[in-house]
Amino acid sequence: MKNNTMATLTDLQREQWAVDGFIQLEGALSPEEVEFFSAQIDRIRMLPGYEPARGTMPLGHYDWVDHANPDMGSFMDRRDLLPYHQAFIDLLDRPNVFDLIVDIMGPYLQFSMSQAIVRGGKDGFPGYTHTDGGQGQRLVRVTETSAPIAMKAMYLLTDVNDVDTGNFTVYPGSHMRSFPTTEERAPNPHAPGAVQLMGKAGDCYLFPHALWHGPAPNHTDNGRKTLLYNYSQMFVRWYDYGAVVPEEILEKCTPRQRRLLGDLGYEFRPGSYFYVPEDQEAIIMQNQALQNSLQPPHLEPQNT
Ligand SMILES: O=C(O)CCC(=O)C(=O)O
Repeated sequence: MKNNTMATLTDLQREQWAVDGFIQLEGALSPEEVEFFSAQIDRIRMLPGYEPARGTMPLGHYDWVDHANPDMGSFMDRRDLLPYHQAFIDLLDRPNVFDLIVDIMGPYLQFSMSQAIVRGGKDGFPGYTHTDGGQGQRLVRVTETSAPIAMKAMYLLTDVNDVDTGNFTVYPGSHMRSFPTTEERAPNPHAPGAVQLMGKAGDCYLFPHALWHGPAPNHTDNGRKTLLYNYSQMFVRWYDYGAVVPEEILEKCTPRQRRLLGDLGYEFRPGSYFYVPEDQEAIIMQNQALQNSLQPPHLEPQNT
């Protein structure tokens, strides 16, 4: 029996990941799913949740609001999607995308953040370019053969057929280059080296936090919608929750989803997340034979 039945990157995708620093998966979501998630974004917009708090909080921090801008085509940036619908939980390890994430990152990974973004139509936003993970990740770059510390799956829910229509914009290969910090050299979606990607609703872009990327302006009349799911190595802190993921989310999860959300199967102790649980690979790969072969861990507290 084959132990690992998860899909892996093709040779071409592996080369694209290593050299360009991103992969585009066409048709990762079906048209029905695109319609469903697009409607969910419109629904969530009118519900309370976390939105960026520019001007009232430090850079990149979010605040709890009653709802986002009620204009459906306008900007929205909602964090922590899992409480809004079971479908957002199921998307955590959707096989056709998650399998490839595991192939890229290895099995010692966790889920770190969910986000729904609408890039508003004709709202004057010029776009911007950045690396993810804030100031810290910007200091760390990978090599061609390194697994990333953290990466994103970005699901496109709107067709993007032309430049400056809210395109996801990348600097290919920049995951291995140092990010310019001086104002005059700041990269942007129109500078040499920037590539504004096209795509169809349902496509998914995979990219590491270290890649220079960001949105282009959106000169259309419509909002460009996306869902973003972030994954990181387990030794890194996640950033949608404080200490633990709430039990009301965990109880809706499969064992693999629970593990991605930090449930190690035992109480936290120093050392947890540093070396991962013995069944980590079996749980992530959903390998029943491997799970059965594992002895229960010896976790009784020692007498001192
Ligand atoms: O909205 C986009 O196109 C880019 C999103 C982005 O920059 C990010 O996920 O960090």
